[in-house]
Amino acid sequence: MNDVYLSIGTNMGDRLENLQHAVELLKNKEEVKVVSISSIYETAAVGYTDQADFLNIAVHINTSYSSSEMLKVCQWIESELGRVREFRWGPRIIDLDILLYNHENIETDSLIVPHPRMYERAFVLVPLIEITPAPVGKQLQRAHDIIQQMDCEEEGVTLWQASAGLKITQSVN
Ligand code: A4P
Ligand code: MG
Repeated sequence: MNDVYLSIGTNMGDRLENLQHAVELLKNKEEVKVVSISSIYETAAVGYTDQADFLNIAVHINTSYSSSEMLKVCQWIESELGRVREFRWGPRIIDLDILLYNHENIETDSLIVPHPRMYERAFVLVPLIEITPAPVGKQLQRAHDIIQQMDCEEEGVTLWQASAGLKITQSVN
């Protein structure tokens, strides 16, 4: 089993429903076991800032998927939710990024892990460290060290709904 952390973000439509739908699609995959889901954070847009606030979460999963298969599943969920790519860093119904895949460093044309911008982003790190209270390995330790130095309020990250808010029942197929 591979140990994987995902970041999920949304800033269009019914944001809570988008998160719930994405997590439900993940849970419905036999190859994926959802280990934990962070609280939901409301976050000011980073990159292209003239857009609505996001809701962001981090999700810890165990999966038998390879990293490239996992990327395809993330992209499949994005298209199931009707994501249309207009421009980079623009508004989106849903975005699923692979933050960490085991302790691997991956660099292919379509996948870079650890996610290349994760250590600069409070909207990624705050939910991630919430679900990794005792960091295992250098990559998570780095995330914990960086967040100590960040002023999360100044970075525009606030708790929106505590973790129990995103308990999603497994659908029976
Ligand atoms: N790709 C490479 N590595 C990865 C990875 N580790 N996980 C490739 C997922 N995808 C990865 O992504 C572009 C390409 O990245 C994919 O084809 C994939 O092969 P995309 O999702 O199509 O486009 P994007 O998300 O607009 O681009 P990018 O560069 O992934 O954006 P970011 O860096 O993820 O930023 N502000 C707040 N507050 N909250 C957010 O969630 N998100 C972004 C997106 C910007 N600002 C935000 C948020
Ligand atoms: Mg993305």
